[in-house]
This record gives sequence, structure tokens and C-alpha cells, in this order.
Amino acid sequence: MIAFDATHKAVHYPLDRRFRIWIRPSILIGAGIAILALIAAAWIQVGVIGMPRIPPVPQIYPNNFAGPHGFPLWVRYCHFFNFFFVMLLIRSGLSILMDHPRLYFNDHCTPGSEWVRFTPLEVPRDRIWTAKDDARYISPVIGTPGYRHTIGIARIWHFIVVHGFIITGVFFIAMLFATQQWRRLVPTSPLVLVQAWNTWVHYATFHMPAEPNGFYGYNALQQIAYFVAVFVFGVLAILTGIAMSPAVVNRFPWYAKIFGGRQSARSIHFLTMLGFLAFLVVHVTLIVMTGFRRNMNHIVMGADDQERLGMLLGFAGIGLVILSWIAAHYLSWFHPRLLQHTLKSVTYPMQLLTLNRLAPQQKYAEDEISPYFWPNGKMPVRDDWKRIAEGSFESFRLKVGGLVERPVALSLADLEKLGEVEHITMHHCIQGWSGIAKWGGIPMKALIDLVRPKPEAAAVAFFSFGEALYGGPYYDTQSLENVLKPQCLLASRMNGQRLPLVYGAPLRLRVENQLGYKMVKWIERIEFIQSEKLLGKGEGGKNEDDEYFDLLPNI
Ligand SMILES: Nc1nc2c(c(=O)[nH]1)N[C@H]1C(S)=C(S)[C@@H](COP(=O)(O)O)O[C@H]1N2
Ligand SMILES: [Mo]
Repeated sequence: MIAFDATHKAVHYPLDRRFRIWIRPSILIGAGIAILALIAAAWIQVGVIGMPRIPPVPQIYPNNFAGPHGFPLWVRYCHFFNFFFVMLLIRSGLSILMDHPRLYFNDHCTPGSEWVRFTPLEVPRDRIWTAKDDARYISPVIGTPGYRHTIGIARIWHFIVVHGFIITGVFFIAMLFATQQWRRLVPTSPLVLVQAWNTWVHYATFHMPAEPNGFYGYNALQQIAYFVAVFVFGVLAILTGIAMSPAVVNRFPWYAKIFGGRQSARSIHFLTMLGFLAFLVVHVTLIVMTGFRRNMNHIVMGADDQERLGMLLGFAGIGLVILSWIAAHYLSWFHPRLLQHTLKSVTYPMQLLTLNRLAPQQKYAEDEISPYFWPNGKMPVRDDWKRIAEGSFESFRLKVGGLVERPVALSLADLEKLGEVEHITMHHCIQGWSGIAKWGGIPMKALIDLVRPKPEAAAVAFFSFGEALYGGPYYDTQSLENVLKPQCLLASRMNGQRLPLVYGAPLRLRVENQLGYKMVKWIERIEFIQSEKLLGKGEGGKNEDDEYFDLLPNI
């Protein structure tokens, strides 16, 4: 259980809980004009040619609704579980978003280049402002788990629930095509566009068109809306989610580029969420307006009658979903470790088999280097670090020990002699931002060849001069396998210069198939150990111990 001590109170109940949405004016105006144009076109059409006629049985069903009827049990179950999972995905997604409350269409994430932000703050330029400083508060009524900087637990929910969402979705789509039900959802006639427009003209001018009985078939606009929700929003949400994975993007940089880059994928991920929400609002409104009781019997009972039971069970279902949010809240605060281990039991073995096998091989050009790079973490305050920093780290000795044949203490000059390499890569922070930089240093492999780990060494621990968010020295671990992967560097240079103090001088780790928090900055010493379980609370790092982050964040 999380103790609500003073440090946690400051993080969970910050004094500044202001919330403001700022949208780039050009985007706001553009979206406004597009919507107004559609509405205006409908009014003009009605004024000039009159209201289009809508046949009681849409012509998209050529044989008078001869197709599949009703809602079989599997449709009704999928409908409920999808609602259940999507709501938890949205709630946890909002908590994740608030940890870096800015969305961009460029991968550099320079403050001011966002198209929308959910914070009243402009990034101050006269002092260090870390990405963690920038995190915002979200009420636990809206987000799971809510509060401020609870991204570890929010991600656990997001990733546990996404399994349910994907299983439901794949099952639903497979069943659609295994039966004739797909005919209700998938537009097959170009007529659907004409009829959907005609239906829109009715709605937009505040007329209810003659509604077909949804038990037998949908109106054309409804068909398109359902099709888009399933096959566009659902599919895009999953594909753009994957495009945020460091392991995927660093192995296949083209994949993120399909969506316009990693940040654009993140923005699209957010927009699909807005799409789901907009769909939900319109869907529910029309269900209420077009014969609530009958509609509820359709989707809850699979019956086309006027009984009250469907409506009552429907309300009970909605109540259950809301209860699940309260249960999630309880689990988040009283059993976070259980949640962390639950997710890990599924994803850790799965990632070892899949994402973690991808060897990073990203290559960016010099002119793709980000002009701005968000800093993160607390600068060390230890006197010994300050002293060696004042002497340009000449007196610094990196101690490498533990389960090795040959423990060493190396100066930066000694390290350099092991053979420095450089690469330009994209950094992925768990909070959501990214940045491209050129990192120079020695491959971890060179160090490993030098110190020769003993056979029982399976993990490498990196200890920092700096403190972690909730106090105590920052550390993290890597499997021996992962530090031997290409592009894993002990970096002492950034963008062609000595590593600046804020970015981790004298040394920091670069491990490109994982998220930023695994890349310890201000490294003091390195130890080869049998297992990450031997350190701290045994979860693999300071963030894993205290904030329930994943041991292996390939995504
Ligand atoms: N010692 C230490 N290292 C750390 C952190 C920290 O808080 N302390 N934060 C991590 C996180 S969350 C990220 S995203 C990267 C940020 O690196 P940057 O400052 O170069 O952007 O450093 C990582 N290394
Ligand atoms: Mo991070």
C-alpha cells in the first residue's frame, strides 16, 4: 500500500491543480469550419432543393432487410465487454496523458510546438523545468488512478485492460465474418454514402428521419458510424499504440513514420479516443431518442419487444462498469504491487519472446537532431558529485564490480580508450515525450569484455549520484542480454559535446529498445549481479520499486 506521507501528498495532491485546455488556434478554427461547413451544406440543401426523402427501408439493404436479424448472444456480450474495456482504457489513458499533458505532430516535442496542451503552464526558459515538473493533476473521478504522476499504475491498467479489448475485438470481428452479421456493419453499396448524407441532412436540420428498426438493419449513417468505430477507431488505436513502443520504433523506424512519426501516432491515439467518446455520446443520445426501451431490449436481451427488462439490465450493466472504476481505484491504492506483478506475469514472458528480441537499429541524420530535449530526473545534490563536476570530472573513477573476473575503476579517459562510438537515436520517455539526439560513448559490450562477468552474472545494476523522486539513490538494472544489444552505450557525449550536467554527466546509459527511465543518468558505479531481485525492493529499479513501473519497458 502506498503511504500518503508528505512526499506523496505533494505529488498526489499538488497545490496547483489548475486545468486548462489550449488548442492551437489554426486547428480549432479548421475543425470548426469543417463542422460548420457540413451543417451549412445541409441547411442550404434543405432551403434550395428541400428535405431529401429517406425510404423507410434503406436501399442499402436490397431485399427489404432479408439479411441477418437481431443480436446473437456473442454480439451482446462483446458489446458489453467492449464498453467495459474501452472505458477503463480511456480513464487510464487520460491519467497517462496528464503525465506529459502536451500533444504534438513532431517528434522533437519542443515546448510551444504542441497542437494541444492540458496545462495552463508555458515552460519556463530561465530555469531547469523537467518533464516531471510538467506533469499535471487529474481527478480520480475522471482518470484511473488519477492524481498527479501516477503513470506507473495508469499504464498497468491500460496494458492489463488492452488485452481484454483486443481479445474482444478479434473475437467480435472473427464472429462477424464467420456469420452473416458483417452485412449489418460493413457498407457494400456506394448508395450508402448518398443515404448517409441524406440522413445527416435530417439530423443537422433538427429533423428525425424515419428510423429503420435497428433489430433488422441500420440507417446508412449509423452503418458508417458503427463501421468506423470498429474498423477505423479500434484498429487505429491498436496500431498507433504499438507505434509508441521504443522496441518497435527503434527496430523499424518506418513503422512510426506510417502515422507521421511517433508523436503524431500519439496524437492519433488520442484522437481515436476522442472518436470513441464522440461516438458514445451520439450513440447513447440516439438510443434514447429512437425508442429507448425497444433499443435496450435489442442489445441486452436480443429481443425485439417492449419489455422493461432490457433497460433495467442495461442500467445494471452500466452500474457494474462504474463499480469497476471504484474497484480499480481501490486496487490502485491498496494493492499496487499485486497489480504490477499481475501485469508482469503476462507481459514479461511475452515481451521476452517478442519485442525484446528486436535489436535496435535506428539511424537518424544530423539534421534530425532535436533542437530541444526535455530533461528529466533530479540533479544530484551530493557533495562528491559537485566536487568532481567542478573539476570537469577529471577525478571521476567509474567503479565496475560485483560478479566480474576483473573489477576496475576507470577515468573518463580510460573509458574513451575502449573505443567510442556515436549514434543518433530517438529517446522515448514513459511520460510520452520523445527527442532525437546524438549520443557518444563506449558500447557496454566493450566494458563487459574488459571486466569479464562471471557465469552467474545475469543482470547489470547502474547506480546514480542522483536521488529519485521519492528519495533514496536512483538505480536501475538491465539484463546482461539487453546491454549486449547494439546501440547500448555508456554515454559521455551528447550532440558532439561533453555530456551536459543536466543530461547526466559524467556518464549515462543509453539502451534504445526501452523507455527512458531505464537509462540511469549521473552514473556513479556499475555492478554485475545475479538478479535484479537482490536490490532495493527487488523490482529492478527505483521507479519499478516506488512507482510500479515495468521491469522491461519495451512498450
Ligand atoms: N539518475 C537518474 N537517472 C534518470 C532519471 C532520474 O530521475 N534519475 N530519469 C530517467 C528518465 S524518466 C528519463 S526520460 C531520462 C531522461 O533523460 P534526459 O534528461 O536526457 O532527457 O533519464 C532517466 N534517467
Ligand atoms: Mo522518462
